[in-house]
Amino acid sequence: MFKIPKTHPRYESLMKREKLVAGIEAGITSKQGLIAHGRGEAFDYLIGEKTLNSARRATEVAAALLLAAKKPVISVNGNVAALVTKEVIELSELINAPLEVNIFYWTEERAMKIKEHLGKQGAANVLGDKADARIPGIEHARAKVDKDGIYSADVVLAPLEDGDRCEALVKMGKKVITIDLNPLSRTARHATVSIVDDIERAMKNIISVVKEKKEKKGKGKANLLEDYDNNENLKEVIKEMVKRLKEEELIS
Ligand code: PTJ
Repeated sequence: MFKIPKTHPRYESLMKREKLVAGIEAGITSKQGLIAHGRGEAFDYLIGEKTLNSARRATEVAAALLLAAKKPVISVNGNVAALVTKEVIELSELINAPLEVNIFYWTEERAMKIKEHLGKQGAANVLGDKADARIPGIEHARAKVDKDGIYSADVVLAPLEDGDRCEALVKMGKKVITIDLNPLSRTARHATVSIVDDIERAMKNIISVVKEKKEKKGKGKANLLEDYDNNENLKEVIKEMVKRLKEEELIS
């Protein structure tokens, strides 16, 4: 990894790039993953590289959904595996959900490497190598899923997802939670709950809210989804973006 001094004002952001480059070198992340991350970075600038209130609200709902799920699954792609390995493993243990390797730019070799990487870091239950079912209506590789995993899940956490698969999963009757810095993306628009935040911050927040809710042992409202409208929340994201830019006198 390239050495970035901790004092660098953009240390955290630059370290994410290093993790992705290391992911490519390890055969885990696709080259296209760098382009996708760059798009994410641009939106992170607009939100001030901080978690917005609207993302906190979505996180509360997402955590409640994950805890109430009968069969939750966490979908892992090459960027997720490089950026938040420890966090996806911790969350999978907390909510008793398998991880499922599911990649867009599919090669058997990369899928196996992601699985091995998760296993080496301590993941006990990683699916994705069977891929014995298909999501209806999807022609690309992400349609291939495990029958016992994403295919039969009731709630899927699918960070950095693509729009058509997100839409297809929702059509199958699943609740889909996504993490995507782009509030305009098709994924963000189609998901049941969209957390518009950087994957590292979002995963840490989900973990901490899940822990809090588990400590309260079911006290508090379980079905926060009743009072939640994802499209309204996405409008709040844009409002918060604009408000921040005005406050910093970047726009008038
Ligand atoms: O490993 P693979 O083959 O499954 O490929 C993974 C990528 C991410 C390359 C693939 O799924 C892809 O091309 O995704 P998209 O369609 O470019 O969508 C990725 C979305 O994630 C975009 O809307 C980005 O804004 C967003 N994004 C990128 N980096 C981050 C992010 N959101 C949150 N945190 C990030 N760090």
